[in-house]
Amino acid sequence: MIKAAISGTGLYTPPESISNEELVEAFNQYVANFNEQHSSDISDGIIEPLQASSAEFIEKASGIKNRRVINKSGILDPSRMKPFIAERSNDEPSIQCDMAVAAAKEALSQAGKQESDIDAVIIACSNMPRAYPALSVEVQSRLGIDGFAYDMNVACSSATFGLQAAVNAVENGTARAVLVISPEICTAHLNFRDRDSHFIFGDACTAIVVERMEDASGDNIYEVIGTKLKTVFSNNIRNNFGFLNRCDESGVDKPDKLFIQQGRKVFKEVVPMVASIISDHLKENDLSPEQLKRMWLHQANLSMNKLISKKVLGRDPNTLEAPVILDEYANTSSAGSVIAFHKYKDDIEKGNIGVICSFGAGYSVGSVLLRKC
Ligand code: CO8
Repeated sequence: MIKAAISGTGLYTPPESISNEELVEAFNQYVANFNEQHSSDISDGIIEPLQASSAEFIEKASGIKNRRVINKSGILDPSRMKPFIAERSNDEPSIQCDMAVAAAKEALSQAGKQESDIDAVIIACSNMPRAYPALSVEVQSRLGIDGFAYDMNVACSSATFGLQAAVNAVENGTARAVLVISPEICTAHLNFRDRDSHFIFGDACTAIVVERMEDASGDNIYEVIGTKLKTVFSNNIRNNFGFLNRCDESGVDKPDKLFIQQGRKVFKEVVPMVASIISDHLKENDLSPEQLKRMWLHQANLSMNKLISKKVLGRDPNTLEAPVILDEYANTSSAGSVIAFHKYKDDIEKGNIGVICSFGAGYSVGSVLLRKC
């Protein structure tokens, strides 16, 4: 029987970053401008004044201190408040393709593999640049990979769902090796004028090489013990952007065409769901919580991750058991748990067990149990 392993990971980090203080300064300038422009409606009680944001609130409520972004100036311009990302011609690689190729090259080099060793590319992320042709086929072509490619979107859980697809392909023999790539430009679908969520997201891209255990070489090989996925429908994280928008002009550019969430509800409903999926996944593989040495969790909220780890382990985790990258990157959707894995995997001992676990819109949860070889 063929067993699959993760043998390499890569990370593309955008060069620009925005601190909470910088973000809040721009947001509060927008609020001051809005309230001044609408001062008579506000004093007549026709509209409510907008409220200021605060860097202290953001760090306390989420654990986020900073975010890496594709474009800083557009986001911080109070009259624009969205990244400036110029359209590219059809003859140029798309920006997500550039991110994907950079992350993929690092993953290939870590795995000691050439493009010719890969049979499939899965682009697994929350937002694709266009309807077609698939971004994955563009990336496949740019990397010079012979085989097949497809895109999939399960919001923040895209990478773990993509990992299950890659593991299945390797174990059933339809591919020798698969690249799972998550190029996330979350800032392009974030409403930077919304006080409740303007601080949540950042941009990044991760890549993972999944191949047959017998073909994997090097010091950082992780046998995939198993994968477990779960979805339960919820409107608490929603974005109505889509191809039908233009068929009803009344909805175009409304806030629901960007990311919207009921953060408190998400927190309360998702924490128990994630903890029970990881616990069940361990049990199904005859593993105890004591054997779990690392949890590379989705990076949305620090308190959420502490609670999930505590429920799974039966005690408070230490910082190494559930590493945090949220402070530097913010929520990078599907890339988050993989960034944590990429940065905090090399130091665990041979034989140790860890879990990559993502959770987010859908709701969707993905658990990938690994053993360091
Ligand atoms: N500054 C100051 N005060 C604020 C701010 C702010 N920016 N925002 C809210 N407040 C105030 C509120 O008005 C409220 O005041 P009051 O108590 O007087 O009513 C108070 O602070 C508390 O507000 P909340 O209840 O909203 O605050 P929380 O403590 O719940 O924290 C969080 C908000 C951080 C959003 C938290 O709820 C959270 O992290 N929840 C979990 C979210 C989560 O995991 N989401 C996953 C989504 S990611 C995903 O699935 C990917 C989707 C695809 C990505 C697409 C890219 C965009």
